[in-house]
Amino acid sequence: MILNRLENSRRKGGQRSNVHRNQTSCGVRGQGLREWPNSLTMVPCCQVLHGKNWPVGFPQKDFSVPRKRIKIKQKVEYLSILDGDGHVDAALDPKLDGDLSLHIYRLMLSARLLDERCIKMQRQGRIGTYGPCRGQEACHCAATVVMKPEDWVVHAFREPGSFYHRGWPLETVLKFWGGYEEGCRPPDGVNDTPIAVPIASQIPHAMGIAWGMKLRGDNRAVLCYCGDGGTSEGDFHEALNFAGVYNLPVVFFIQNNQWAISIPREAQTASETIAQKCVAYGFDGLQLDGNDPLAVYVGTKEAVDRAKSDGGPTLIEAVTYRLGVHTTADDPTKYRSDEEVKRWEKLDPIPRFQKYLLNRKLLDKKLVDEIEKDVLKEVADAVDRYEASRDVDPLECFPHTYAELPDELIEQKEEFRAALERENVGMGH
Ligand SMILES: Cc1ncc(C[n+]2csc(CCOP(=O)(O)OP(=O)(O)O)c2C)c(N)n1
Ligand SMILES: [Mg+2]
Repeated sequence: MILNRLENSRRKGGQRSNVHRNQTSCGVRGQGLREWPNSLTMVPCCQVLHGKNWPVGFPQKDFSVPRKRIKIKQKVEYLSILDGDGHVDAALDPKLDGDLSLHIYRLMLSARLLDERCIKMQRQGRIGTYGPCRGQEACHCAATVVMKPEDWVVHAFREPGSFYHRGWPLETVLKFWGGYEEGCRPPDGVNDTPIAVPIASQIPHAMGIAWGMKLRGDNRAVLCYCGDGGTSEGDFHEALNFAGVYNLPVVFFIQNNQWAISIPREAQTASETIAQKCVAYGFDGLQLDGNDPLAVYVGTKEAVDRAKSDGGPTLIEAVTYRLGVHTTADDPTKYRSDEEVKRWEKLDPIPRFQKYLLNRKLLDKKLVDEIEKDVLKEVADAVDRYEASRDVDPLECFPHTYAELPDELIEQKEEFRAALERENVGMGH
């Protein structure tokens, strides 16, 4: 339309002689062409649309408008307490009591040993695809322990130690990866959501739970896990936006393990840190060493305490590394170098924390061996219980999502039942 008018004005004798250099022209409904200086591109529409002669009150003299750096009130900090060799910054050391320190150590070891066992079981066809957490144990183990039973933990899919701490039997976690519906069911009274493989789908749920808590006036908080790749999903941004606007008691905990399958962190976002994305949503962020259980604990505790005192959400970016495969269906040698993996192996959270606990004399060599033996037995017992309970009715895959089955699922169920009968497969086979 603007171009047409320009064209018409040219045809009418039409040089744009009255349009000076460095000026632009603009057509406005019913008013033909107007000219205004480049410096004023935003004109109150009401003036032109109401047919007043623009520019009304347009200053004749030069004037200046502010151009300044906007001060952002949100904070984005970095936190690390243990160095790569397990030495502690004494000023930052939270000096957790012995029981809690050993509990975190034991959880990390449980996650690691369960992981190792699951990979073997997948290779033997005893469970389905498995997503290991090797290298990332400090993130979820040291964060989840901050949460009280009345709080909620909203999971992604690389947090086996978190389930363990919250009271899920280990065989339930195995059932998830074995493809059994019961693997999605939290034990009664446990305020957790199950493993969520659809990336970032759990984040709006976490925000919604926190919103409910706020409306009820509960003094509770939500901890929500997500990966670096998940931060590119719309769900992430929508949930953070709501959480900021309603000042909700939720901590978004991003496990930045440097990869989203084969997409490296640099290709995921142009932001220098993931933590700084909090600024857009109006709350604070913290980047921390995700291979340092002390930093994870302290950062999460501060965020949860703030959430519970109406201080609103926090975005935590835990910088870590997935030492293993993305899942058992992946071959990471196709997209990353051995050198990179070796560099991160030196920052493995378990030996680092072990060294710290040995220095604090909370651990000794004998206890290290005892804990390992104990955990191995727990994992083996869980595997036995899982395998003993595998004879379930295949039709059990139907009743878990809807309170009442919709017609098309009833149809599918009957079709499946008929197929099982034809094949002579059923309960206990
Ligand atoms: C909505 C959705 N899109 C794609 C996938 C396939 N997928 C599974 S894991 C994954 C990468 C996730 O990366 P990240 O969030 O960094 O978590 P990580 O696997 O590194 O723990 C993708 C794309 C999925 N599960 N869900
Ligand atoms: Mg990732």
